[in-house]
Amino acid sequence: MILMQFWTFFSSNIFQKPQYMIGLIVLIGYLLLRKPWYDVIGGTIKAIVGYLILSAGSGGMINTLKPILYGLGGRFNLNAIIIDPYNGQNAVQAGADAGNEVVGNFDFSQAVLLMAIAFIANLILVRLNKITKLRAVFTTGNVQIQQASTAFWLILFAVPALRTMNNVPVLLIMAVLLGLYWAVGTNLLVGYTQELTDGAGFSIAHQQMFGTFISATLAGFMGKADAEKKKRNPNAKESLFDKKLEDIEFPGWMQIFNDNMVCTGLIMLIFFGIILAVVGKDYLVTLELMGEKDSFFFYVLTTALSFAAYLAILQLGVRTMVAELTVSFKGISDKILPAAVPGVDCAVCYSFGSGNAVTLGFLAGAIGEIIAMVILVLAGSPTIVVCGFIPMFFDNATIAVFCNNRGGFKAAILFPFLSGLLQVFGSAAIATWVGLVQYGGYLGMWDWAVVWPVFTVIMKFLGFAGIAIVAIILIAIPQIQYARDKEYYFLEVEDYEAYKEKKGIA
Ligand code: ASC
Repeated sequence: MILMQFWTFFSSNIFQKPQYMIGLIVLIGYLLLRKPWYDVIGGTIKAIVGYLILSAGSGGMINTLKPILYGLGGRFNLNAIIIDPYNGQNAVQAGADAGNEVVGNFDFSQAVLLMAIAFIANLILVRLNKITKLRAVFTTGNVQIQQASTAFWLILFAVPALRTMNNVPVLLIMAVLLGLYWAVGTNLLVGYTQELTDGAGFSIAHQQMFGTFISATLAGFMGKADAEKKKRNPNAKESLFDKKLEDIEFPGWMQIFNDNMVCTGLIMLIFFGIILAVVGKDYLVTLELMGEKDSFFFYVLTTALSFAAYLAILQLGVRTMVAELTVSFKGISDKILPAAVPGVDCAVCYSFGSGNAVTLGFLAGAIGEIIAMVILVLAGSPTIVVCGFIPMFFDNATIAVFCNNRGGFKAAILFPFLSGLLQVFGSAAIATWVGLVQYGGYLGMWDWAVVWPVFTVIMKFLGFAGIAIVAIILIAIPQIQYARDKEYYFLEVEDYEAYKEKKGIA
């Protein structure tokens, strides 16, 4: 009983709140490093405050821009589902409340329980990394709970036999799949994140880990091809699109784009200018987003420039938090989880590499999404998808940051653009198939629009064998990564400077 109360308290106040989860990790890390008490407290507070600043930035963006994108669907009277992780979670709950046969008597506490068991699975998998080759722990609680809810639905949809089974084995089976997905996904991005951050000692734990890995790997081929072209013909002028964004020197007046804040502000002014003009002042007034007497121009200006402001806030939060996390996690990886790094929110990478990649990725992804939405409408699709702000921004900006780092400007716009198409088409297909459409939303982020639908197909057609196959695929991925670089695979997280030296990386 007391245990239950403690669990409820811990889970709702810490486990699902990444600021406190990160705070707890930093606290344990510093204690294990035997830092003086004032450093422990100072570092923990800084990490929590850093995370809260980050959330103020991302929350500010989400709250300002979400209603505008919703308005786009309403303006055209589209009977659409909105893809957004919070909507996806609500849709599962709504389905359960409506007594949908897929989830039967699901309630939210089961998703929390699933999240907890899957998290423990993730920890065990990493603790056993001599065997599993997994080097990262997923700590982003706000997305874990969304994913647990959606996984619940997808797995029960795919394997109806589970619906009549006892709760415990069902939760365990689901937890193994989800825990593997978390561990394997974050582990996939360890190398690219170390490369991007020059060994900051974290990885990305979010909703587009496979998407980012696949895109950044393909971008790497493009980068390599460019480098070879240059080697063959050193005097040829390098195309603007082959360069990394941070290496582009703009001529004359365009130098203003070198400043990330200015670049973001200007691009968003055009982007939101167009979107808001399409939605139209009258509709914005009906939505109570602006008053009858307000100036439309200044409304657009404020929206666009707020975006730039929130991005700057977010980046400040990241820097504050990462500094503490990187140092303190040494304590954990020395004592409890050898050769491991924490997986953190995707927004953390926005302070590394090129700031302009964030903005351009968002833009390219949005164009992909809008094209895909229009295609659905024109093709008379029974399910129309409106892309919410979170998939539009956080997936595409993340993909862009990594792709820019490996393949330059053109990769930083190509892959987010493709991501936009995949998010909309993939979500439309899976949400229709599994019956979440009738509850108005789907998670919609890259991995949940592409990777989990593939898992769902495998499980639907092969039943329990399908579950085993998905697990085996996931288990095999880190083994392949390890086999490709046996000697330095763990050094990459243990000592990045030594790793670079061995690998001859500048
Ligand atoms: C998500 C989600 C959020 C944001 C945030 C980005 O998927 O649920 O609140 O992205 O994690 O920083």
